[in-house]
Amino acid sequence: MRAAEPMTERRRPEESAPVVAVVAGSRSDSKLIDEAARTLSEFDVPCEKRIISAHRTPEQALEFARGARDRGLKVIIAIAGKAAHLAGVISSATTLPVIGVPAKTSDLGGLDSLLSTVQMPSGVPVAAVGIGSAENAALLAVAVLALSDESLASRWRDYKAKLAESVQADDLAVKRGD
Ligand code: RP5
Repeated sequence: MRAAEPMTERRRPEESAPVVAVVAGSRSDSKLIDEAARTLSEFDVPCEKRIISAHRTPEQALEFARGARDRGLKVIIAIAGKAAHLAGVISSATTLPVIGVPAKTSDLGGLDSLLSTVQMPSGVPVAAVGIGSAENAALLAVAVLALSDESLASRWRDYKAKLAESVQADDLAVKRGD
């Protein structure tokens, strides 16, 4: 679903410093990276896209997490599949909120990614969305950012109102027998 109509003075995401990082463990997660970035851009939320692996480039994962807040990032979306430890490793080294997206896998359907992402030890939280739900991860990031950005909050409310309207329209259509 498209975000609410743009404000008269649009922020240009590509020209602003990123406030959300969309990080994935592999190029094979590109579809989910693009989905998250597209949703953020519909709300004019500037983001950066990265490939960092908890297992193949562990030093970079920690370095990224440790520097994220000082670089102005506010929310991190971490996408990974299989033994999906990226969100947890990033959360271990930052105080920023981390949203994990478990990627669907060919062998276990993403259940492996889901459990690896969500079953964090106490004290190291990851807010996990559903398997492959990169759009929801971006919307959750919007909801977090909207807590301290009234114009974003207004667009987020508009989005939800339009979502409700579309369900009500479907309800009417079904009742009419369309
Ligand atoms: C994870 O393993 C990635 O996030 C990806 O979802 C999965 C498979 O990665 P590749 O072997 O395709 O690079 O690290």
